[in-house]
Amino acid sequence: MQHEILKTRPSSARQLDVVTYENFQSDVLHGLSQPQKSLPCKWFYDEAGAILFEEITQTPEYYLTRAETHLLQLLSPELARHIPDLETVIEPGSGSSIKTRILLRALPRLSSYIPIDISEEMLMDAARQLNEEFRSLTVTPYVHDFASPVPPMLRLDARGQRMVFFPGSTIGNFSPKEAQRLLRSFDSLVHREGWLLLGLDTTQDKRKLLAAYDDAAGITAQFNKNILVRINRELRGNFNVDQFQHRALFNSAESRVEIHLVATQSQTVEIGGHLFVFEPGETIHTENCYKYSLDAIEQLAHGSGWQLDQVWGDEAGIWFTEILFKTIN
Ligand code: AVI
Repeated sequence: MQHEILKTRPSSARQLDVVTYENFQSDVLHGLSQPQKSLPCKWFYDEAGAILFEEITQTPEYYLTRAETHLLQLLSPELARHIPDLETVIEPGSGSSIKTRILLRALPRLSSYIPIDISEEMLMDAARQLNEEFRSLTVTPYVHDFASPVPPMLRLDARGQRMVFFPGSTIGNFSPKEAQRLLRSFDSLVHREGWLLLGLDTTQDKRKLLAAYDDAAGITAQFNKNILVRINRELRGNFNVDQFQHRALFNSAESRVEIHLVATQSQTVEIGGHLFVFEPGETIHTENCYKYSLDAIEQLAHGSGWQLDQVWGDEAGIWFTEILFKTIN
């Protein structure tokens, strides 16, 4: 049954869970009721948010995407030699699968690619394009919020070598506890024996980090504020978005960049009949971007069933790191 699915060319994505209005509403009402108001960063990515994120990756300050692309180009021939029998690449949060193409080109023996994303439209567009570009590859897209439990459907039949690809330092948007849970769920995607290629921003230079998350053109600020625009539109909120400012700060005790929205004036916001009062200077904490050291991520992954196999850094070794893990047997 599973095998048949993998052989099918995608005419539509497999819908594993539907992100509903209720999920969004309950996350927003819960987050804004906390003493430190917060919103989960996964809600950044409506259509406008996804476009703004792509624009962030083009800003001169946001080095992550360029550094990782360069690194993947360097390491992928070596990866192909290192895992010659690799059959399947699984990518949670695949988006437009741009970086994946570098791997797909370098791994000619690969027969299957499984992109998983919450946004059906983006997922299907990417799957269609990949089918055109890589004729011998079976692309099986799944609509699924990869941070929620892995459905049985995705606990795939364990024949052939599989690798989970999780680039972009996205692991940094989860708390260490959540990251550990996520890495454990990736282990169940590859079954008994498999690989995980994890892209990690290992920069510790505070100035570079703050510039990357607060670019001069204000794209990150727009990206951050877009979550309020989305609440206004989708949950009948009435945020005065112009009375919030973007702030990025480095929390060195937690080794993370924090993104906030700061109220510049007092404001009472109504969201679907619920009232939230903001004092001037009060913030909504919208995102964390943890910057793990290699040791810290190795420890975290080890507790989730993965052992370190290879590490690739860029020339300076501080900007970005690509880490290959293997399942612990
Ligand atoms: C998607 N994620 C890895 C980005 C990051 O760098 O943490 C999201 C982002 N937030 C602001 N700029 C980029």
